[in-house]
Amino acid sequence: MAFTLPALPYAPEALDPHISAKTLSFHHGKHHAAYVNKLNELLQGKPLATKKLEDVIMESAQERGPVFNNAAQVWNHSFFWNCLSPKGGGAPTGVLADKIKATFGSVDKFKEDLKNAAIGQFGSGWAWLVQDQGQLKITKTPNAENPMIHGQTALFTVDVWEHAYYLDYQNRRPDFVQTVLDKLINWDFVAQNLK
Ligand code: MN3
Repeated sequence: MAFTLPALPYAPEALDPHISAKTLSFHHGKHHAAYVNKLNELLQGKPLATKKLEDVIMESAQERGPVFNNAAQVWNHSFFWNCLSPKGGGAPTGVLADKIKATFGSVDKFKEDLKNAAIGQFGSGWAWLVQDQGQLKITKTPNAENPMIHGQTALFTVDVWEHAYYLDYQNRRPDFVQTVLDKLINWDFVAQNLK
């Protein structure tokens, strides 16, 4: 069965003014859709086409070719949409809040470190909060790469490819990331991802 583009978990205008409907319509409807279509095209008639997306990613990770790039980008974007919410922002609660404070010192320091990772990713890629052997960590990855191929569990991500922010923020990646962390981060989803 072919892979399909999941619907956005909110209306395209729901994140406005922080992320515009125009950005979301291109990012989800064109970029994310293109990764899905390309993946289906690449896997047509191949044994990998019948596997779960995560298995396709893991089995193509070593080669890092077009199958990996498109499969990982499909997964990364589906994950990213869920990391955002029109009711996002604010502060984490419960176990997640305790772990963030224990690891980074404070929620503000977590945001600062995540933002620095996002700014420090040269060119296209992603910044992540992950769980690695039970420990929270901030990482960044180039292009399509993601935490699962490093044996880590993704808790949160922000897309720092230019297509994620250029229409709304032009070259101001730091402002985009700060806005995501202050206004859009879906802490409930992040907490659900804890192992
Ligand atoms: Mn993207």
